[in-house]
Amino acid sequence: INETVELHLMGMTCAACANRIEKGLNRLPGVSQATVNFALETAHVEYSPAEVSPEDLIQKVKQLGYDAKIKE
Ligand code: 9UX
Repeated sequence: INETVELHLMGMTCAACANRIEKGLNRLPGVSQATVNFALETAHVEYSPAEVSPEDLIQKVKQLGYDAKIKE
């Protein structure tokens, strides 16, 4: 069963940043669909909680040089 999470992304400067993050998240095992909205600074991610956690998603974003937190 998949879950979804919204992340607030920080540090994106141009639209290509959004594509980098989207591709990076989509490559993570357990992520079935990641969509980044540059203008809204958000990522919408569908994932399998047995394979990957929201913290893992945030770590990936940080690895790519940006920052993220879970949107409340
Ligand atoms: Mo645009 Mo973002 O030239 O890492 S891709 S600033």
